[in-house]
Amino acid sequence: MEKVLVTGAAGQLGTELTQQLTEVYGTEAVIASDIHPEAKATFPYCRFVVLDVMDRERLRKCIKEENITQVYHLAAVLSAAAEKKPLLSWRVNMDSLLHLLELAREFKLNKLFWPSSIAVFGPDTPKIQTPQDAAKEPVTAYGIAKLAGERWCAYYHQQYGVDVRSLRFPGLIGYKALPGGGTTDYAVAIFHQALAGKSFRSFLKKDSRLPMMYMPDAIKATLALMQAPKDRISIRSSYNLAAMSFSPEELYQGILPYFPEFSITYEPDYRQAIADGWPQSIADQEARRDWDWAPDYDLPAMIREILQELPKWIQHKQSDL
Ligand code: AKB
Repeated sequence: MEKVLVTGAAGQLGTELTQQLTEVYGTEAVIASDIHPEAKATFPYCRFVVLDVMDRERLRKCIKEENITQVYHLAAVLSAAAEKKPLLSWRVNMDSLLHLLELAREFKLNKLFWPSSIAVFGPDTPKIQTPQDAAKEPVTAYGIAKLAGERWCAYYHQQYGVDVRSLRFPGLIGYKALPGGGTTDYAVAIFHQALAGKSFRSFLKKDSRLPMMYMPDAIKATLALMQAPKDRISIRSSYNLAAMSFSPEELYQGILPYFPEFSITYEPDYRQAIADGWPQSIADQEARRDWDWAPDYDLPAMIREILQELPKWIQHKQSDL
């Protein structure tokens, strides 16, 4: 019987992926974990443990005592926060992955999932339809850690047969948890401002086009990759993955018909330099070929669904308080 541990479960991806994992494996088979004890409230439907992914012995004890067979290692410091604390972000993003690769080897885990990012690509990488094997010279602390992490994943698979699988996520947009510390976070915050009837201040320029994905597609891709037969996985560093690309102006114009009074200002900050080093669109034929990847959402479909569902989610959260 599979026993699944999710680290960083209270983050944007973890909040929605953990729920889906309980639907696949059952509520008894999934343990959500996070460094923040108050995150327990997010997981009334499964077990929750407080877990610091930097604490190797605690991780080891949890994997051993709970007979964990799969780990979804989602705990991370994202790009913007990492630029503020580059060395801490390296330790969190890098040491935690090495801990789990070593524990996957020691306990012969069935599978390990680790999210990489478009941040592995740098300013010199071709920006349009960036291919899987394009040059990768990241200039951010986050990008450097993600690139190194990809190499370590490929190494542990090559050397020790660890079944580690990874996706290079574009900016992820969900409404069930607030993002934290990312450069693409504006694309979530803008919906909250529109619904609150407030103007939005974009920290990226109006034409900063970036690869993006709606959370249900990110969950779909993660489950499809992790459930694919081993012999279908040809990429053991991390798979390019795409759904849509847009700029702050395009997103704003997509929301405007729903809120004709909604206004936006553009005040780029340090995150603009991060975004300028990233691709505008991603080529993902390897994921489509190997495990039949195909996204379900484009920009209008995502906007429609978020504006329909986010008010209910906010109300639900307020009634919880
Ligand atoms: C970030 O903005 O840091 C993340 C990412 C694209 O990896 N959302």
